[in-house]
Amino acid sequence: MQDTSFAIHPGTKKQLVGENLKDIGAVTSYKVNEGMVNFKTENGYVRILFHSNRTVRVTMNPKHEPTLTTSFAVVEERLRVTPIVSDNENVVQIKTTELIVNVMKTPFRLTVTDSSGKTIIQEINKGLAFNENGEVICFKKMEDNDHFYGFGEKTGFLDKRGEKMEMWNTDVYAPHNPETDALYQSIPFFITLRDGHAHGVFFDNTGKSHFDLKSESNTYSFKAESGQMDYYVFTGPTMKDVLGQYTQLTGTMPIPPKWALGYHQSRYSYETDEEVRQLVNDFLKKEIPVDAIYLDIHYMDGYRVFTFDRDRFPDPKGLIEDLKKVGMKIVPIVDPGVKEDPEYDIYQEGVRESHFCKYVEGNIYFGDVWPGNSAFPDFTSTKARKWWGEKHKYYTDLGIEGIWNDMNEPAIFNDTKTMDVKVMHENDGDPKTHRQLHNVYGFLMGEATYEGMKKQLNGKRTFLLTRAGYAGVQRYASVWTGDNRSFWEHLQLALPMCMNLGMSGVAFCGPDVGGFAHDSSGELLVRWTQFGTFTPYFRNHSAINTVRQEPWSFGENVEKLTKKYIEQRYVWMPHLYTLFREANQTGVPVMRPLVLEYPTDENTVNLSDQFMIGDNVLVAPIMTPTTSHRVVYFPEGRWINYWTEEVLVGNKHHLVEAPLDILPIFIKEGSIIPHGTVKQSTAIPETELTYHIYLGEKNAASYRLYEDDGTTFGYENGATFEQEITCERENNLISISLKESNGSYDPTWIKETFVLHHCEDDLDIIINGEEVDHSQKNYNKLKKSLTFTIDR
Ligand code: MIG
Repeated sequence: MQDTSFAIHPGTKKQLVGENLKDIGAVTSYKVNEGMVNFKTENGYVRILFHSNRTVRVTMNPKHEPTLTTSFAVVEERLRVTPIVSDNENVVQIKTTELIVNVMKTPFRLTVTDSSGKTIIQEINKGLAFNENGEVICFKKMEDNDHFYGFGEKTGFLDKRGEKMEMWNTDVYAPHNPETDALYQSIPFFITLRDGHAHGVFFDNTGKSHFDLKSESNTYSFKAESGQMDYYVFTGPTMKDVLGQYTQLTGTMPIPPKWALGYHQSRYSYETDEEVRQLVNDFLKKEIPVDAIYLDIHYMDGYRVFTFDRDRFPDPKGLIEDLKKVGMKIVPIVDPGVKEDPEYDIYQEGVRESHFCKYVEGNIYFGDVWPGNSAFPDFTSTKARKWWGEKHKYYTDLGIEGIWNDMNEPAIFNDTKTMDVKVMHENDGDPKTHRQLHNVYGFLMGEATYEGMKKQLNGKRTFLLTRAGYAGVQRYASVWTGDNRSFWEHLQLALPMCMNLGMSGVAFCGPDVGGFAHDSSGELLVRWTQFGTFTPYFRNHSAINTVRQEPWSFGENVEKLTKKYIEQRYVWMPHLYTLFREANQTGVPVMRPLVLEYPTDENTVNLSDQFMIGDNVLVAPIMTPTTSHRVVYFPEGRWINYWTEEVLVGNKHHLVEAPLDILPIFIKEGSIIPHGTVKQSTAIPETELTYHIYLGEKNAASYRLYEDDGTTFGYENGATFEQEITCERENNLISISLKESNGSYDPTWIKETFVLHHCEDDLDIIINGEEVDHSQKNYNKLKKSLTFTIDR
């Protein structure tokens, strides 16, 4: 009766904020030990330590000294920081060069300030507390002008101020709407923006947790149902710094194989060898670029993972080989549930070698999923992860290089939607219940899969797509946002969701393009594909029993327009790849909310319907039907319409035109953007690189291009190529200089083209000191652009 008025029956249990909470109380004593300060308070224990000069960790346990157990998320070693501790009766001060922690003693209240004295976090009326059910909570002051970003995969707008959020990995088939809270991913991390400065908090708890930025106007809180209070404060001071500090702690994304950045085509399911071959032929015949085809659950023999159904796919190896010849990869789905079938080797081995999740009494936990009654690997055990990883040899032997992990929340067909929380995970000898470790199950499946594939592939990069995850998931996988629907509202929803995933360390993410459930339409597919061109992960996927959603499914015009934008993905590849490298190095995402680049511009703080690619490209998709115009906000500076070359002055809203064939894209004046060429797939080497130079009224622009072989880990050992291009203007003279770094990778293109936008036809051009001959220059009067090409 939850969808009738009964749901709001006045007799339902009341839930008061802070009910039955016990404050941690006054400090009774403290000790300094190896750079840590251990407080004993009236009602518990608090330990403060510095992970680095800029990152402080606070742990609280009501019963005993907090344990510093190994975290699943944290990979960075703690630096030896020796803070200076001083005491002035009421306050204990703990100080490093970058931050100051003041602990008021009666009662225990904590304030963190940066070295300039600016307050980062502050506890006033309430601080650390707990209750007898084992809940731990902490409260912090919320300033009037605080804005909040991150929190992983959430519905709603960009700024999470005024929201309450729950972290509990959940398979939500329907609906995804503003009141849908817990989804597949739990990333208990956020960034606070306050007056243009930023700090971050990571609450490292793998059980169910809650964030409340709503109940009180000047206080926010976060709490967990189990485990101890354990959080890190990152001091910024910019949002990019916070992302750097957080991804240093939890790891950055490896550079994906280039094929993973191409266009991907999926369907639940392409069911047979012939169907896949037909699909591939359609792409080839229609010359629509594509890099990967997905095999959903129908490829398996009775949904047994690590098998192929030999009636539907008589020769998987041959199929994969043939696809590889035309530059395409196969990505099969792998779920965690292993069919209970004593004659099935994976099940047999899992039972005999004790890899499955069990109750404390020793009996295996079984849950109902696709294959029927199934057992679930206990990924908290290193031994089980290794076993699972090695099983992927089955796929790599067939020539497979990428895996798709689904249902790994874990999703189970029962009322709770997941595993019995009483299951006792082995956790390498430190057993904990599923209630305590739920949110890390999918993450650890990702670790097992990624590491296993990486090992089998012998130096080649692998690609993993995952539905569930936890903080740090970026080390192993790309994330798609699960079962959305073919609604315009879900296209709208995807923007802030992906931007906040990016602000949570997950740079490589995207929604199902076209919508998964429900029937898509041609118009929706065009608009969604336009958006997909710029989502870090770009896959068209749709559900069983819905209308077909391949680019040609809605007639010629839709085919032409989706093709145009899939091609654009390949044109923009050199720039996107450079941005993936940046994310790999700094944790700053590829797809960015405007607020990340313009944090002091009030118009950007909750701007949820447009985004940036890197720091100088603005994208404003159309997300409503029969719409040919929209309002776009432009931050300071001058912006150039990518299609029309029209100049738009910033700090202002403009009405822009966008008929069905147009995705509004704008380039900031003073930028250089590299372009590649249209090709059938990334398997075809780039032959020509084009630098588009938008000087406008600026006198200089520069860009640093990144490239490598796109397939191996050579980039970790210097097999890289970087080219710094600068362009300067003095009256009628344009000087371009190209400088290559000394990485050992030699790129494939043999020509470099330069397009000077918005310029006169009588310019003198010097490139690396040599004058470009008049005959080499090509002037387009209509576009007012000057083009010339040199050999590389
Ligand atoms: O609940 O494998 O989110 O992408 O096609 C259905 C079938 C299970 C859910 C995934 C979806 C996938 C589907 N899976």
